[in-house]
Amino acid sequence: MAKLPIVLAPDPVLKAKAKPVAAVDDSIRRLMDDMLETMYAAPGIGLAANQVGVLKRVLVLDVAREGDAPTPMGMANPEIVWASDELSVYNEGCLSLPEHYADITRPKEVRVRYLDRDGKKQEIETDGLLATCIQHEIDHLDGVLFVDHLSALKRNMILKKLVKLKKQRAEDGE
Ligand code: GNR
Ligand code: NI
Repeated sequence: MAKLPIVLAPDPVLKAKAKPVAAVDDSIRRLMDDMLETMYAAPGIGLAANQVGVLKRVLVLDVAREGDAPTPMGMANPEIVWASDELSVYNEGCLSLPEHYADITRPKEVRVRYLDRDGKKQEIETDGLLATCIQHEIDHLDGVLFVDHLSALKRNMILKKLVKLKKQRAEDGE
């Protein structure tokens, strides 16, 4: 496995729509494994392929609490086939928007269809943090960031700070 660099906003790859995978083959499994290693090291509870610069509809998740046994999940071509009318608010963060958090409203429960690490069709219905995280990751695959759910004022404030952070990191790296 390999840890991959995480792309920070603003970046065109985070605004792009990822393409479906034709099949879950060894290269997609390797991508899922590398993304899991990257996510655990960050640490984070989810990661979408756009965030490591790959425009394929692949995401990984693990919402297990610290101290509990890990529950790594890999999904290819995930699709929300049903969402509840009931909404929930969660204070979201994103590895591509470090040190910024905001309350985001989304459907409380979702039913998701996807291909698992073995290429097997799966469908799960879930709520709570897992439902929030799956929606956050599928947004990434569609080129959408959590700040896109905020007002332009709040979004631009966060993005301006990130431009500064990226400049700083580029200078530090020189
Ligand atoms: O690690 C993460 N935490 C998180 C918290 C609330 C809602 C969504 C997330 S996902 C985020 C990792 C990430 O950026 N995934 O794309
Ligand atoms: Ni994110």
